[in-house]
Amino acid sequence: GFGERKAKAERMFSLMDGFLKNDPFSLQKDILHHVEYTVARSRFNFDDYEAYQALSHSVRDRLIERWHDTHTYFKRTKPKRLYFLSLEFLMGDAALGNGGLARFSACQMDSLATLDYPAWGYGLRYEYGLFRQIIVDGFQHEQPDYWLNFGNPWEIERIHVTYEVKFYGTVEDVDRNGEKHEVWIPGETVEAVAYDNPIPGYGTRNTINLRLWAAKPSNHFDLEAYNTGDYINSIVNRQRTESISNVLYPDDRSHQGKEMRLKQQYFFVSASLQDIIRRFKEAHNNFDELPEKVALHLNDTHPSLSIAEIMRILVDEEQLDWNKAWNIVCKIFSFTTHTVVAEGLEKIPTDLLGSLLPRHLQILYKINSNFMEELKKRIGLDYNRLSRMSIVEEGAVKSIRMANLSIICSHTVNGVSKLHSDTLKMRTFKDFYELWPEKFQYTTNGVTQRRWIVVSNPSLCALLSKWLGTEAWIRNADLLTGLRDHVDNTGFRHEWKMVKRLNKMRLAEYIETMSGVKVSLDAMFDVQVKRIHEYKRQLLNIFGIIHRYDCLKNMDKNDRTKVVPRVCIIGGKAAPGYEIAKKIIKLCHAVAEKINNDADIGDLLKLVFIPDYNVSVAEMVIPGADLSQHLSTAGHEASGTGSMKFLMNGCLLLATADGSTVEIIEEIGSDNLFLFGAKVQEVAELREKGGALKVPLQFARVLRMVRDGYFGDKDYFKSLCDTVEVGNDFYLLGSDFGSYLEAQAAADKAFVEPEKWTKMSILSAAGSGRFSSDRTIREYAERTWKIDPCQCPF
Ligand code: AZC
Repeated sequence: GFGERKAKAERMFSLMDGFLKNDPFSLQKDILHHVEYTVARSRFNFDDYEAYQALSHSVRDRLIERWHDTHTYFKRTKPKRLYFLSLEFLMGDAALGNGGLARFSACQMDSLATLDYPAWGYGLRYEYGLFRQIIVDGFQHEQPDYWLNFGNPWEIERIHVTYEVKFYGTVEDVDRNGEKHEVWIPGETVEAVAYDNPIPGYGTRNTINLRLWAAKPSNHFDLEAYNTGDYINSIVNRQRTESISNVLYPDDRSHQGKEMRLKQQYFFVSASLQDIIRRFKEAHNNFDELPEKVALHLNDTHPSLSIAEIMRILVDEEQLDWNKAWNIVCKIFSFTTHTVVAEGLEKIPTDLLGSLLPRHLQILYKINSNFMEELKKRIGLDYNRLSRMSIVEEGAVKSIRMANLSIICSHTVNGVSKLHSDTLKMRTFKDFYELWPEKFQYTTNGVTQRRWIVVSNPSLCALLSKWLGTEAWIRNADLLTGLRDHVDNTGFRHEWKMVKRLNKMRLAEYIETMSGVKVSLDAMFDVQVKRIHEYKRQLLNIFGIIHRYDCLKNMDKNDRTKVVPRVCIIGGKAAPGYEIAKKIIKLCHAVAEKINNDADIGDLLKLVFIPDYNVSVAEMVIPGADLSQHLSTAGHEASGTGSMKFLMNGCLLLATADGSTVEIIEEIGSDNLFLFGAKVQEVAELREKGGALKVPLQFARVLRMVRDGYFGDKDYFKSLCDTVEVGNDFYLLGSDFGSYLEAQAAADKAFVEPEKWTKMSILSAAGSGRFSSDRTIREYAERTWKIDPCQCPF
């Protein structure tokens, strides 16, 4: 009867009344539950690590609920989706990326989730993330980061979401309704397994997905090998296929055309596109609607084989006419480039590509010959220009230019700052800009205030909410401008200073445990942390420190009392094969050794190299910095995002007018930072001067000291010194040195007036709102991807 059915339904509902509760008691209960049933320890006896595991699983359960709800809602409402394709994500504990590009991807995921965009990230689940840097005797050594050793509660293994990825083989002609078609007969099959990493938004239930692929040997057995009795070897071969997703390449800017790297790229592209197309086909029965429903974003050129792969799928598998497929494909891709110099752009030797992916190479040639025909119609027979714009580079090593491919096929080409995009238009991609000016845009980078203030600087977070009278800035960083209203309030400034001091204390303790160096909290904490590169000019910083030391040594004891004490902090990894960068690290240690052991100098100057700079270290270092340095030669840093994190944390910047710094100046005013160095328009001319370039005496003196072995290892440092010798000084350290020292002097002068300094610090943070990745993502969503927020209502 009715009563019975009603009772049954009620029981059903109460069984399904899912949402886990978030009150402390429910959470505690869940943690104990996981201690016993997931970690399998007794709830009366477990250690801290097991407690962490149980806590993670309790949080994970909640994330999974939200993840499901969000995806059910997306599935039902069918919004246009963004797929963010990136080979690198630097999340934190998972260091699946190198530097700026990878951390920026992670910040963007946080903003996509928080702003309720229907987006997914796709990447690779490297078993070895970025190497761990250890320092032995001042030299960098690399150690593997096997981050999965203790399990990873934050991922969900989807053993049923797998795709076959194929390599090698041949292309053969087949007959399709009387027409000849080329199809790929692959030679090797690998399986891609999905690992999902829920990305929760802040202040919303929306939880999006970062799907990472891992390689597994395929279940297709090579019967031949088994029959010929080579059982052991065929097992060993199977295991080799697993190595595809094993290790992240640690070079952040140079590409060596290695087969394994290309395999990784294709493995990633093939699995992601199969997944995306499968999802699309579940809701559509032809491809006409693809551009209205799918946006594919190429994060740098690393995933740009997607273009050839999607053409192959549409033409060879879905049997679409080539032109029809091409028209669709040209409407779905957007591309962001993170580099400045043409030499930094990826090229793949055609020999390599042809053997690994023979059909794709054919497709690329066809795309190129069509493009060349079109181009001839537009620009005539300007062969130099045609060859510059070609996807195929002829020459000693014939290769595919991934950037040209990406530009040709994308509807939008993005630079990462205004200055960067001007460089792209005027230099790097000038030919393309002249052809398609409307394709070129810029979207200035940003960082997420959720990680870079809320998580890493809880005391500042509390202070901001108190004085802004709201926590809304956590989702709307523009509200930070409200700090300007309080800048003249002494009570506020006092609290601001206390927060900085607290963070300096935390950092000082860390420095002492890491390096044994005791530092004074009254000193100015001066930080440069980022990958080590010649263009980022860590060497300029070290030379400045040597100069400071030299001045102190030659100074009257009385004058020393007027000197602002400094703790100089440098950190960053060098690519394992980058000799000069490794020498910079060694020089830093050699100089530190000398200075830190000079009792005569005491607290007036200290130099510390923080080993293994990574996201967790950054969370500690950035809030504790007074001053942060961004020294790239103008025109070389595409954007820079470290500066934005420092800005949010009220650190003053000492910087060149490069990348996004130009826009930072617009927000905070040039009075609130220390600017120095040649402007981007001056750089070319300075370089031309070569040997005739004027270099200050102080620079020559410092260089001499290093050359003469003042810090030891004279022979070892010789080649490093050669890179900045007059006539050879590509990054213009010598010609910028004078203005660098002036900027440093200005910083010292400001620091002795704590009220002035504090005001500058407050105004820095107050102007940082524009550099939230929320703004970045909103611009991309509206202008480039054309996607709308889609908030799950439950
Ligand atoms: C970096 C750029 O050097 C940096 O200026 C920018 O802020 C960042 O990308 C994000 O756009 N580039 C890389 O990290 N590049 C690679 C290949 O790692």
